[in-house]
Amino acid sequence: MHGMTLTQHIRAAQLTHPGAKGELSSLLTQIGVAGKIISSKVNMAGLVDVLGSTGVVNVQGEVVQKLDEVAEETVQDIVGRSGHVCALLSEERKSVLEIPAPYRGDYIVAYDPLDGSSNIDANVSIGTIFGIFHKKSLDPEVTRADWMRPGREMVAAGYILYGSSTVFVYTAGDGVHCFTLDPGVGEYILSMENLRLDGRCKVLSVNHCNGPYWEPWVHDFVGQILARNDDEKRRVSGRHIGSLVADFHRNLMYGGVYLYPTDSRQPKGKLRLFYEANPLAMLVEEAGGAASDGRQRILDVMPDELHHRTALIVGNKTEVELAEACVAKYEGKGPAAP
Ligand code: AHM
Ligand code: MG
Repeated sequence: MHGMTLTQHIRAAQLTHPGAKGELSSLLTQIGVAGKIISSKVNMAGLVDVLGSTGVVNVQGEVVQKLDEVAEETVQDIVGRSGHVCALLSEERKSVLEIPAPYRGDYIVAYDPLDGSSNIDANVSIGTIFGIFHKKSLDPEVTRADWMRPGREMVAAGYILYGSSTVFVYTAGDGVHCFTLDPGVGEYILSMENLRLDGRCKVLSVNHCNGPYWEPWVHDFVGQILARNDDEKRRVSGRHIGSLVADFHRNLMYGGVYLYPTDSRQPKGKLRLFYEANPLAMLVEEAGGAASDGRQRILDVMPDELHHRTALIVGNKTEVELAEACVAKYEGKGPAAP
């Protein structure tokens, strides 16, 4: 028998929610379509003129790669015209993009169209990350209150990873499910259902070269993880791609913790709450893990701007809690870290 398709899976989940109109299901499917288009462009990157930079610097102060632009346009075209969204929040756009009639729907999608774009030219895994809110106000316009909300109010989140194969991973609050794109038929087929992250932490992912800029708690935390390795056994290994979405996916598969703390160069953190931290936080919690900024749960962080940046520690619960204990120790607030 052939495996279950993404559309079938989403539809089956929808049937467990009496009263659901199928809008969210259809939106998730359209995000999958955008992912297929981006995937095919990524695969062709060396053959057509999409490698390299556009020469433009975006709202984040980062150089826009040509594929960043392709991915942004694809999400706008496919998801923006799906008929299910009233606003798009993108890492690549300065402001909220309101969707006009007749395409307007009830959802708001926040996304990083192509995470890890500094890796594009080296053929390293990159991905699209998304989080979905239901419009809050009854106001016909999209108001600030509709999107300036903590991540715990998201109804679904996920990513499409363009790696050795293309995978679509999502949660709509009923577990985390992974689908692999079969390029021969152009369908995502279920490869793993109800992913769990409650085993042992085997991987530490951090950019060690930021060490000189770290706060003391980070050295303490990393030191405690490294101290698990002794003459007898290497229990933890270091893996850091520099594509958050790929680092996250690997850690979800094997068990691990990823961190990008605030540091003296980036006192507010590097990663963005809406497009990176929140969606991965929803996924990891659904899988039994945790995500924190060191002081609070990522999903409880109240944003103060569209491009709100945050520290992120995400992965196995025990390790995220250890990081929080290290932060508290150096702030003199809580008990000493074990
Ligand atoms: P991007 O969205 O522009 O790609 O930036 C986010 C990326 C993450 O994917 C990655 O983990 C991090 O930035 C790497 O940053 P650094 O090169 O400072 O280690
Ligand atoms: Mg990113």
